[in-house]
Amino acid sequence: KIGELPTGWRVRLLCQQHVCPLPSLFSSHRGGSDHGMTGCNTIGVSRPESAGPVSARNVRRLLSFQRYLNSSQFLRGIPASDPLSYILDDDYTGQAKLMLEKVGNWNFDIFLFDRLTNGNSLVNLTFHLFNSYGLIELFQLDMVKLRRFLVMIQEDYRSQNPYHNAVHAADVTQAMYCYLQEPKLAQTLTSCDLLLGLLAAATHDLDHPGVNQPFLIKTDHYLAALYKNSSVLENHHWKSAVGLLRESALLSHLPTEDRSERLGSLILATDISRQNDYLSEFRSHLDKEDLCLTNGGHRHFILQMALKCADICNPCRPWKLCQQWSEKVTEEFFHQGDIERKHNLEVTPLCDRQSNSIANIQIGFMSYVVEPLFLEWSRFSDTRLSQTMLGHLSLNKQGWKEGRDKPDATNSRASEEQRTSVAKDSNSRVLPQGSKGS
Ligand SMILES: *[C@@H]1O[C@H](CO)[C@@H](O)[C@H](O)[C@H]1NC(C)=O
Ligand SMILES: *[C@@H]1O[C@H](CO)[C@@H](O)[C@H](O)[C@H]1NC(C)=O
Ligand SMILES: CC(=O)N[C@H]1CO[C@H](CO)[C@@H](O)[C@@H]1O
Ligand SMILES: [Zn+2]
Repeated sequence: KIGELPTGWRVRLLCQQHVCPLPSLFSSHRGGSDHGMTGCNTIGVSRPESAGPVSARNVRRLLSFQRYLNSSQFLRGIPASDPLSYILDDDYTGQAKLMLEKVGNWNFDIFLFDRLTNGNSLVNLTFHLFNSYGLIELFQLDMVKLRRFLVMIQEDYRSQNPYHNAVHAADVTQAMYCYLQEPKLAQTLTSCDLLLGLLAAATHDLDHPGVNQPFLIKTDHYLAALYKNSSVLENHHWKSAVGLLRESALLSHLPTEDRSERLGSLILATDISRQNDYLSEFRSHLDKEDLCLTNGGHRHFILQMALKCADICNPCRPWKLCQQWSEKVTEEFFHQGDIERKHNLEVTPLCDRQSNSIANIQIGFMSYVVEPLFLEWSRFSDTRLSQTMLGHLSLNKQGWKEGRDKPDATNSRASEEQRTSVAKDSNSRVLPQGSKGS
């Protein structure tokens, strides 16, 4: 009986672990690596690396070069074997390029961009931003290493997560770019700041298991033990990012300085449970008007706040985007709740599809988390973008409130909206139908 086993076991049972018997070639592990959460599609709970001779991750690493070749073929627009798909690819490529010309737009539709790039939004967008900021030349980055690094990052997001996948990372990176372009930041940030800001955005949820920290703690996941129950996920994202940076040797020719620490401190700032600490520090700076962006520490703090905003900016996007993200994040939450119910764990209220709804979750999230943060951000950066974001936030909240007690009404209104906008969109005819779920 599963219910009688200690919790750690219960969860391990949920996950069919198949560690393939492999030649000794793979048996050496990277020291201090905390990877090894692969090979489990359901909830991403797995044994520590030391528990088996070979982690699925190492196998994936081996495949990554092939992945890179595949992906760079696409990026270079080399014809695929099917001549028809080549013609279509060419068309998408043109449209993706057009979209990148407006990458600083707050209306940027990352879902569309991801379809047009055949699921490579994170690689493509981040590469474009590095390039357009001149970071490649400035830091003398090897383009092959850079592409390879970005492909590894994209692949280490789990595409089976409805929300915490590479498209979310691409979306956060795009939002981060919008904030980096705000006058106060654009005028003061150094190239190092830009590099770290974009890197942190692209990697901030790396290898996210699709469940939250309390779940990892109550199921005795080894990551919870490794990081002593504190910012468990964020520490894992950071360490994973540092691992990939090392593996790709992208920055190995640059002085080390405090790069890893700064990257970590940016990623750790996305821990929502610590939001109040960051928010009160921000508020106190704004009250005292003592932020001085020639000061490196202050610039770093602003980057932290910018990344925090970028991470939770979904409700500040136009309704159509906001709504799609809400559906995805709710699906991920409810999936966790289903696992909890199935295995007699306490069901997290946020994740309980029997007692919670997408509208309720969104209204709460907007009121208690998003609004307070963006109000302070708009005090700091009182620009048109900030006004636009607050405008959408308020409209979207209203939207959820109106549909809250009538889920059917919300759904039909939404699909009606989607249908008309698709019909109006002349590009929609050539969208790759049924391509990777965005
Ligand atoms: C590379 O592409 C080929 C053909 O599309 C596919 O069969 C193969 O599985 C891909 N390899 C990887 C590692 O993605
Ligand atoms: C983490 O939390 C669990 C459950 O509350 C507890 O049993 C465990 O001792 C904690 N671990 C650490 C390192 O604090
Ligand atoms: C920088 C980069 O890789 N850009 C590519 C993004 O995708 C478009 C369309 O697929 C290509 O044309 C670009 O070269
Ligand atoms: Zn995130």
